[in-house]
Amino acid sequence: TSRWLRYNVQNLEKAGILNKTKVCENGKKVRKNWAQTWTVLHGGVLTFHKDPKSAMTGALHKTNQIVPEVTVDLRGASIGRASKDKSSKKNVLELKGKNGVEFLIQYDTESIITDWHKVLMDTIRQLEYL
Ligand code: I3S
Repeated sequence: TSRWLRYNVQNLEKAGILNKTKVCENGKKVRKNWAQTWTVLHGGVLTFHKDPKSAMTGALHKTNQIVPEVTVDLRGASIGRASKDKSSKKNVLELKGKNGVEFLIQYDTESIITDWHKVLMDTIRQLEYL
């Protein structure tokens, strides 16, 4: 409820290209479909966009807007390193949303994943106090 916390969440913003796949929807396991995605953290919501190239050129130029594919409300969500059995890839994060949705997020560069892990953890924590 404090303005200070609201201010802090608003400042936890980040964007970049990551590999992601959904693994659960409504608590039900779904088939993986790894894809590169333009990922944006803004205002406590994580948004995955379709193909980063088309999103950054076509859509952005024509409509001045990137069309989101999926949004995950980080309020009540959890983030952590995925265990080895979740994926054979390295540097994998597991993001669990409140409504039984679950994503794996991955990037070969360790520091990129470490940065996302930190900012997502900080955002989730800040949202607990709003
Ligand atoms: O957890 P899984 O089933 O081993 O995930 C792999 C599969 O989704 C595979 O595709 P098929 O559904 O066509 O078998 C993907 O190509 C792999 O990337 C998935 O495993 P990793 O370990 O990369 O998350």
